[in-house]
Amino acid sequence: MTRTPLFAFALLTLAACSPGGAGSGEPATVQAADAICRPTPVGRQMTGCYLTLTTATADRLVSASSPDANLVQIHESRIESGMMMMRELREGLPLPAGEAVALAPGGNHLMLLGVKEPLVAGDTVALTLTFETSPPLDLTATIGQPAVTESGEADATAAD
Ligand SMILES: [Cu+2]
Repeated sequence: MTRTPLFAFALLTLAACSPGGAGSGEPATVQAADAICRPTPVGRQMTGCYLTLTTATADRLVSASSPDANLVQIHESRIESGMMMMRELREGLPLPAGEAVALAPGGNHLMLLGVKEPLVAGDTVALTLTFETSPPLDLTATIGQPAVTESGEADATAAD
């Protein structure tokens, strides 16, 4: 019995001394805010996620993943011939130093493909963002409707 406190103390000491390589000790250099994913439309396994990224030093969002989706792509939206089209940003998304980069309805977004379970308002979804230089960033997005931007067409483009 007398060994128990010592053993616990040793574990704590180990944890405190572990190098920051796993990312736990050092603050991430990319900050994410307001992460939200739309509910999946009935019968569909894809949806869009939005958030704001800020980084102190220039970086690039290169990929994203989620345990709740088979694939997460970085998409841009653009209007072509009056139609809202989206395509994958294969080079990723540049993040200028000190600038808030918004992924928002009608613009850039994360696309969840092959969503495993329907996403309902109030749920959460785990995302991992991978950057060119910063350590990977784990975050939790809530499921809900993102704030409508100035274009006001967010709700008309269900698939963005
Ligand atoms: Cu998309």
